[in-house]
Amino acid sequence: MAHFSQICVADSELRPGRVARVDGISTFVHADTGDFRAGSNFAQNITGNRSEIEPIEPTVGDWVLVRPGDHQYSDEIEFVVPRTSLLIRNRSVRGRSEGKSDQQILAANVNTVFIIQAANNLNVSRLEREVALVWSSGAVPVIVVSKIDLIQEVDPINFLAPLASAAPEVEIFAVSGLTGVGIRSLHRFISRGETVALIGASGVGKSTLTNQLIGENIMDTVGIRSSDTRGRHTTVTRQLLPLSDGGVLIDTPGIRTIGLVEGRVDALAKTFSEIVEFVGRCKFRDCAHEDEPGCAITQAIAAGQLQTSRFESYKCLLQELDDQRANKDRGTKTDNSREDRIKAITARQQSRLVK
Ligand SMILES: Nc1nc2c(ncn2[C@@H]2O[C@H](COP(=O)(O)OP(=O)(O)O)[C@@H](O)[C@H]2O)c(=O)[nH]1
Ligand SMILES: [Mg+2]
Ligand SMILES: [Zn+2]
Repeated sequence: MAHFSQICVADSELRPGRVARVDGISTFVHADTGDFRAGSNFAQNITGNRSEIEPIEPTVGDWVLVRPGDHQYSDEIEFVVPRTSLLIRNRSVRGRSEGKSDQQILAANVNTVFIIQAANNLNVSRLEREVALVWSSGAVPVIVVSKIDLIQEVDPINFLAPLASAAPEVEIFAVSGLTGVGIRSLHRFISRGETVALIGASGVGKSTLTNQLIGENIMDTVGIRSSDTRGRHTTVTRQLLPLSDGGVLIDTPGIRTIGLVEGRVDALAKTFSEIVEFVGRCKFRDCAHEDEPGCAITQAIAAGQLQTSRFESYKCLLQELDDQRANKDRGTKTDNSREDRIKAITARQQSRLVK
């Protein structure tokens, strides 16, 4: 952050803000003075070395420094503050995109991610992926089971048990966006200075929950406008919503596929914490955990200490990350667009110096 203040002091024209929304054409920046549109062609990361240019695509949640425009130029994001977390997914699973990156950045600088699943449509293997994705981003996952009003289950503990064993390190809440049940317990995650992102499939109730947390109808939800002449109106862009109690919410569009992207190294260890305990305890270092003698994993499964399905998921996600890494190594050709952007940023800096 020292570089951040250095830049601000040296160049008092720059204005701080936070990216609120990104669509194909524009980046919207939220600032004390209101939201405004800014260009992002010349955005670079704040690096320790000021002579080094690292082009970056600003994303929702990014803290930025904007150079105000004049009659000739529009407002332009010039610097992006290094991210504390980055929520990013692969559009395909198993990383089989022929070395081409097919990643979607969802949000930056998020503290907590609410992973939403509808009570009437729980999906454990999806949940494992969602949890791994969040641990990988550097944020903390919290599971929110929505639409709990649809369930007439006598024993809620029993009902949520499969989720609890699929996510041993993660807190679970059950809520209804319709009746408001359980919503209050979520407020502690969105206190002053905290940023919470919501992820989940389309239709799980993200926008409805967002409205409950805000206390007013800001996000359009499916259904409300269904008789409107404009027809169905659902969330098409990501949005950063500052809340009255000082926190910030980020609603994301529904995600169908959760492909993992390499992030924090301990993401799988946190997702499968009960398995990691046994890994490395096998007799053979290169144990494939199949029928080798002295395999700690097979022994744990036989002793009922470990679920076979959990170990299968773990292997599957581990393989996916390995494939990814292999793809990345293969795909390190020279990146032309990066070179072009560096040239553009340099040219702009020089033109500003002679102005
Ligand atoms: N019964 C019930 N329906 C809900 C709840 N939350 C959302 N819905 C309904 O589920 C549909 C999708 O909700 P929406 O918030 O748009 O989902 P999103 O796509 O995740 O943003 C709408 O018809 C909502 O009225 C809930 O807690 N209970
Ligand atoms: Mg929505
Ligand atoms: Zn083994």
